[in-house]
Amino acid sequence: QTPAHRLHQKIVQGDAEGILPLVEALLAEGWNGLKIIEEVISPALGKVGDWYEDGTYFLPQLLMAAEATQEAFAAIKKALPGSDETSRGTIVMATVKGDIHDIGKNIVSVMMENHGFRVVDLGRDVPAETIVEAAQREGAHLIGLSALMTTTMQQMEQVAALLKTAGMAIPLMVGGAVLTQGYAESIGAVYAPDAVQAVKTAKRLLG
Ligand code: B1M
Repeated sequence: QTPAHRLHQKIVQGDAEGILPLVEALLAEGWNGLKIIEEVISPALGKVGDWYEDGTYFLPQLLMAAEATQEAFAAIKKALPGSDETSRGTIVMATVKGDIHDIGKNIVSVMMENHGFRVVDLGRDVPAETIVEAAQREGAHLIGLSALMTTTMQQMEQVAALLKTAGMAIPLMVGGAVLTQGYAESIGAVYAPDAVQAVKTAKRLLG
């Protein structure tokens, strides 16, 4: 079994032990952090989500998989080159109110920092008002929102509406498993399906 297989298994089984050496082995084989996320971690979490949905897994297993993922992500983050450049602009990032899924948002935040953006990460379960206030205070050039549930995705509309009321013309980028291009367009936001596209979109929007 390759380290990639074993890492996949560990995430699916929610086994946080021994993750670090597997990530290190993959990095030594020439994988970069993003490839590990996109080709191993995300598919493993997708499987966990499917099993949760069909009743094979319950909440504790979902939690354990998330914890194993945090381990892997911490190891990946350590290995990322980092950037001294912070001149590309400021991005205020948040997972919307009612939603505590933050793995994807954290990945996007780290990628943005790596590409020279200053990221103000407000965390998860963040009310629309807090997001708009922070954007104003921080002089944000872009607001990035993540939502993983059909029930919380609607919060993005609230942010868009508040921005409009406040007369703030800051572009809004949205992402997360349940999001679609159509929904993003309907609230006047730009959709990014993954972290790579998120960086590309931010670069395009902030020139
Ligand atoms: Co929950 N969960 N969960 N969960 N969970 C989902 C989302 C679910 C789809 C599982 C399922 O049923 N199949 C389902 C939602 C169903 C729906 O609404 N359609 C669900 C549910 C129901 C729940 C609870 C309600 C369960 C319960 O309590 N009964 C509960 C919700 C609590 C709450 O939020 N109020 C819950 C809890 C949890 C845990 C805490 C156990 C844990 C989260 C831990 C954490 O995040 N700290 C968890 C997990 C791990 C998942 C799954 C398995 C994996 C999510 C994940 O991290 N994916 C998920 C199943 C699935 O998604 N298939 C599921 C990996 C991550 C890298 O992907 O976040 O999509 P993602 O991010 C990607 C892109 O989408 C994009 O880039 C990232 C990297 O490529 N992206 C952006 C994301 N944000 C972006 C922002 C951008 C641009 C791109 O611009 C700003």
